[in-house]
Amino acid sequence: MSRRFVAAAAQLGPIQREDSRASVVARMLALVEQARRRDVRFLVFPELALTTFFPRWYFEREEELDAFYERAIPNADVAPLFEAAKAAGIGFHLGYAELSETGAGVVRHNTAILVSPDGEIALKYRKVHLPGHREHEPQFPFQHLEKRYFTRGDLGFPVADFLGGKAGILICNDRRWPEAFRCLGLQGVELVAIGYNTPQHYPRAPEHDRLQDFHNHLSLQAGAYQNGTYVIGAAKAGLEGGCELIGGSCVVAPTGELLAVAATRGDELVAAEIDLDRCAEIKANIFNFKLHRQPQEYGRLVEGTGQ
Ligand code: ING
Repeated sequence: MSRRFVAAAAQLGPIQREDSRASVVARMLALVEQARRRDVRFLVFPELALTTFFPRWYFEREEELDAFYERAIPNADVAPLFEAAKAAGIGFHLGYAELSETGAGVVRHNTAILVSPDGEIALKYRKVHLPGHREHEPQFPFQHLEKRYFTRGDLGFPVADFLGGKAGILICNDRRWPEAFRCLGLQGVELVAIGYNTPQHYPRAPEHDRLQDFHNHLSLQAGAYQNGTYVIGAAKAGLEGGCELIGGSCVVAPTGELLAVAATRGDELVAAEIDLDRCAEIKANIFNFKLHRQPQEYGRLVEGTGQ
């Protein structure tokens, strides 16, 4: 069976704090329709795709914070998206803020799922690398309170059978950590979906603002090449809540080549034909793990966090 199909990032432009989920889903439906017309089989929406990137603000009251989370997925707000994708035979990735009521109380995760063309959830992942800080830092122009608003993911780095291949998920900051990509690579991953919300301005190192777009593609391309996998990166982009977010959504080949890149920082479909069989060019040769990896020499990688 051919494993060639069109895959795409569904980049979203800014979502403002007052934008309803219904207004966002309407924009997502327009991208699903564009994808359908271009025979897309797999569509990647960004991290936390249903709301503004709320970790940029400090919330005192939990009720205010909890308004940004989903208590169940699918739900009434996203049902039109699930229905339209299923009707179009499109599998998709969706990032959202997940709130779970457990015996031990409320747990909040930065979560993403893969939904197969028949509408079933094929994979769920909870973000492991939570960047930013835990306490309010009012001296900065905006916050990055993921360490405060989310618990570290507890599902590991899973890979599932999906669209005839093996698929995995990373979320935003995860993409900067080669260990995360390698955990997927060691499971034979051929397709990694990565949503991200990345500010252009990094208050602790403003001299790197000019490098945010470069570091984004550097991370995605390295992860693809070093693990012989396709990578689809989907940005939430543009001026959102007074904070400029990078775009650069893209489809990356297992060779590390950029097959398609976003041209705007708005809602944009970034599509390319992929062929999962091409992963073998890398996996059977330069990154043939069985032949070349030396795990007995890598103990330091899991001895501690490092300085
Ligand atoms: N965002 C950012 C990311 O890793 C960040 C955090 C911002 C890192 C700016 C470096 C510079 O792309 C999320 N949501 O992880």
